[in-house]
Amino acid sequence: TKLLLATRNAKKLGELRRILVAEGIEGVEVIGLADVSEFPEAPETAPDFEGNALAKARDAAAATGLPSIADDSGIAVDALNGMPGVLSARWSGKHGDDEANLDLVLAQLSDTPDERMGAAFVCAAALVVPGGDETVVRGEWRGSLIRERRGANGFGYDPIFVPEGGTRSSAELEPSEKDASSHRGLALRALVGELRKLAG
Ligand code: ITT
Repeated sequence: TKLLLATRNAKKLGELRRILVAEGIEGVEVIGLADVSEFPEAPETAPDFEGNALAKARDAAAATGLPSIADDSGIAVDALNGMPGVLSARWSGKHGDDEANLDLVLAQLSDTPDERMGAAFVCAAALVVPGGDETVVRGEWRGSLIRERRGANGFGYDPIFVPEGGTRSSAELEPSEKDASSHRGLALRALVGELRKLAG
């Protein structure tokens, strides 16, 4: 059986693959969008992570006939009323410009005291099996933001996010450490039961 990871974000794809490999899903060949023909994708317009993840996974499954997983994720900042949230990838206006997105969030927090810098990474992961079930799960990872970037691992907002209970930014964690507690690790591990059925 093939399983399609439906994302255009190479770093996200790498993490999804890594988490699934660590779970040892047998009998499933994990492929990415680069391995299938192109298909039209609807814009991400849902107000919540779950809605966007489900829409992305449905598009991919309908176009390819393959069981497909999509991940919609982002960072919800307490002092910004949960923003950038579903807009995390394009907060500055330019999709995928991590540098500009981080700069804008930090500028918006310039008057926020250090003790009110709480935030959570959120990941909704949807699994759509053509002619079968749809499953949507959610993982959250709480922490707080710092004003200067630290670390070179990960992607996106990792350099300014310090997970609860730690002192290193999530860009300073080893990949396996990030996966063990991240929003994405939590969400994907919640799909493992469904994935084993696919291989079944
Ligand atoms: P696809 O929709 O093709 O999967 P995308 O990058 O547009 O790719 P999202 O809309 O889900 O995906 O945006 C996710 C953004 O949230 C991502 O660009 C990062 O800025 C941020 N983000 C998500 N997970 C993250 C993580 O583990 N570490 C740091 N930033 C993360």
